[in-house]
Amino acid sequence: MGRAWFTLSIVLVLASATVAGARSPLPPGPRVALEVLQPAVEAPAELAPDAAVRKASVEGKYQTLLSVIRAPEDLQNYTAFNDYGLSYTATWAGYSGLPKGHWVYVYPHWYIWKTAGGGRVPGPAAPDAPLTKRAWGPEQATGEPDTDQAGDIVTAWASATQDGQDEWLDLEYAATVTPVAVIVHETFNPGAVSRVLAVRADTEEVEVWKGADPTPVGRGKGVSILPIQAEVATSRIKVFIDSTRVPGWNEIDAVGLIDQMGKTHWATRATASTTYAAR
Ligand SMILES: [Ca+2]
Ligand SMILES: [Ca+2]
Repeated sequence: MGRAWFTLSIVLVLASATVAGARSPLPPGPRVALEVLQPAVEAPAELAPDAAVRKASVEGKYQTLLSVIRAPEDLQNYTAFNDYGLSYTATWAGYSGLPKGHWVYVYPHWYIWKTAGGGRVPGPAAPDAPLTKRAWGPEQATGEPDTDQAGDIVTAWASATQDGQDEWLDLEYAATVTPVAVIVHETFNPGAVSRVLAVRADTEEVEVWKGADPTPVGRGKGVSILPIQAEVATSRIKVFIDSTRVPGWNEIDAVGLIDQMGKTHWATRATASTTYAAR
């Protein structure tokens, strides 16, 4: 009995030593501890610059943007959005000489604002606010494809009329790439894409593809890959749609640029000749 008790005591002592030993390697400081204990936060998609600034203003709460710094690693400690408030920090994320101001994090940037005090702006959201995408608006052609079914579906861009005129989509991308192909997800009455222009940094427009849409007319939907022979560095393209030739709404869900490494870049901003969302 005595020996059993002694053995148990040893086991308990060893067990508590093990627990203490498991805790002790944690370095001090809450920031480091959080990194150790919390699972990594997955990086969300970056908003278009104008949408990000709008979000960072916290619905008009902050005014006069003083500085924007890039700090993707702060996602882990501040999450994708953080209204941090007033800070006097002059040095952060490798930047120095930062102004005093109100800090807001919208992944992957900090926005530093001069003044605070504005309230929630009354009234409806701006019509092109990407955070509230309009049904069939050109903004529905930004981002990754999100329309799985063929059909007249709100998550794709649709022109104002079915066949009233020929149409175009003007798409902007976060990065400048030299695309080897343009990929067009057509989700209703496909087959109408006829031409693609790329806008170079000097604003010159270059025709990079012209021809018959590889997705045949009559299909429910299709993914058209349009090869580009010319080497053009661009962050903006225009896709032309022969709407008058292909009956019905020729809806487009997403338009990507495939770069030389095979990576697809999705549009971050889009405008169009017309849109059903404006009706
Ligand atoms: Ca049409
Ligand atoms: Ca879409």
